[in-house]
Amino acid sequence: MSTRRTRAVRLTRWGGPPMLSEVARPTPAGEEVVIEVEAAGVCRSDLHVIDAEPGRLPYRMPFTLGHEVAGRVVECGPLAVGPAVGERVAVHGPWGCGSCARCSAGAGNYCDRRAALDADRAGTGAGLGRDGGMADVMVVPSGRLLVPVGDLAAVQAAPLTDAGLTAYHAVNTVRRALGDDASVLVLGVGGLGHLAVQILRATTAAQVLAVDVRDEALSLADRCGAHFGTLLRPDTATVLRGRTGGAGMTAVLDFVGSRSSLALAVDVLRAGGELAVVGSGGGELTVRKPGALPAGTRVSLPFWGTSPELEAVVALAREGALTVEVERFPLSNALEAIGRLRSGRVRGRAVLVPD
Ligand code: FEH
Ligand code: ZN
Ligand code: ZN
Repeated sequence: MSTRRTRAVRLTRWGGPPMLSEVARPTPAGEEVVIEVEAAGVCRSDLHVIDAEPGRLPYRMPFTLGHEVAGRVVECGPLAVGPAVGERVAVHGPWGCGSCARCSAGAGNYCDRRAALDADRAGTGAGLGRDGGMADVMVVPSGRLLVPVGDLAAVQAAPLTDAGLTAYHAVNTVRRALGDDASVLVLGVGGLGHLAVQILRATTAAQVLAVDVRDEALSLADRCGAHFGTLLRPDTATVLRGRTGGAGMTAVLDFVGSRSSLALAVDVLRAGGELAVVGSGGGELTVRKPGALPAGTRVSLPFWGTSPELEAVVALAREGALTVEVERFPLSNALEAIGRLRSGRVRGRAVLVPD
């Protein structure tokens, strides 16, 4: 095992700043697996954790941030299963109880015991109350949470574990509606939306339309294969309906979740359509009959994704169907990366790499 320093970006108190600190090198016990981190993405949810008021999140202090991680297995506990030492892996970040029906199926994102785990402040997963991967090394509770990535670059693999997986799960949530005549609107073409465009193009025959408030996001949508993109304006609903012969959108993936994005979604949905609200932009939706939502609308709130879906996302990336726009930062500049994300000055996904 390398003698590389063991640094970690730690939260030590609510409302306090994250700190890059020296930490003891972990030793795996039981089923645990230690990985040397090769890349760790920085997510808007990290900002929500950093900014949380005391008591708002069921996490114990201190812990290491980072829930979007890829690396190499360097040590396994005596009961470890899964990838062996030396294998490069992506970490499935939503850690549940590990034994309920959902966790046993790889769906720790929907663990049946989440409420009990929160009551014990056991943490939601890597970097979410449990030590995560904004670090040189990281302990994963079980090899079942690791997905082999082969020769896929770590700076591509890490963002797939959260941004890519969340986008893929959102598409899967509405997939049943996506027949050959389908039109899907991707609302918000940022770290998740640009991957959703690629996933839709790679795995469906749907017409993919994109809306954002930034010209550069529409250019990114175009590069990712969107059939049409337009800025959010007062007439956007009319423009979008015009692209569907008036029928409207079979599905809307809202990666913003704001008042204006949800309002647009309601205005463009086809009867019997699907609305997946992924972004947590503070918007609200009234579900009432009769009401603004068209008859037959199904609304979902997809969260992160499952381990089998992570395997599928990694496979798409390895066959060249999925590429993440990445901006690299050395681990020693983690706080700068967090600051740049906070001020909206990151192109694509910010990813920390060891230095
Ligand atoms: C993680 C933890 C809590 C809320 C949201 C998230 C997402 O970043 C996971 O995709
Ligand atoms: Zn995240
Ligand atoms: Zn569980």
